Amino acid sequence: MKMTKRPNILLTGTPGVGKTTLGKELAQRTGLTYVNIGDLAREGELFDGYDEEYQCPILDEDRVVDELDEKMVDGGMIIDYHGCDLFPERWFHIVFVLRTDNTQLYTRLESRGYTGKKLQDNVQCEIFQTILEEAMEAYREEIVHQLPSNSPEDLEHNLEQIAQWTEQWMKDHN
Ligand code: DAT
Repeated sequence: MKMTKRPNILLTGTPGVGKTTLGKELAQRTGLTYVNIGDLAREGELFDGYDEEYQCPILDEDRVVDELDEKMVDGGMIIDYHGCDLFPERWFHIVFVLRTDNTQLYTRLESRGYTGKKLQDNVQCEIFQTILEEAMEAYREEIVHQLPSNSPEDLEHNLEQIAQWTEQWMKDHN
């Protein structure tokens, strides 16, 4: 039996830029499977130690990769994480780095309950384009795309674009 080939999509960017919102809706629209790496790690307790400075558990990257590899080889996955250089390059057919204006990101993270250093560091991460640079180093530049994520209109446009890209990819590969 031959399976329909489906692409793997990485949604990355600073916390608060809208990866989860986009990823879940995209999964509904395309039928691809959405995976939030934070949730996956919590469910499987895929942690290795605790970061005292940021007061959060440290991801066990090797176990996360092992846990997902089989599914990624099959294809049709949407992965959501605020980092991107822990995954094997071969996993992804396209990488989207979501971007949000600093003031708006600040407001979003504040209403998420972030304060002090955690809030400052995350907004700075966006200002310095840290995740974009990480993505450019970890993946071929041709597959890395920035997406503005400031408004409901941006969200709709991004959904539209990625759904279209997915459809075309499947036509080309099946
Ligand atoms: P992430 O998964 O990147 O941490 P999220 O999807 O949880 O981000 O979104 C953070 C907050 O921002 C949440 O309250 C929803 C809102 N949001 C997401 N995308 C948006 C957009 N395009 N326009 C306005 N608000 C958005």
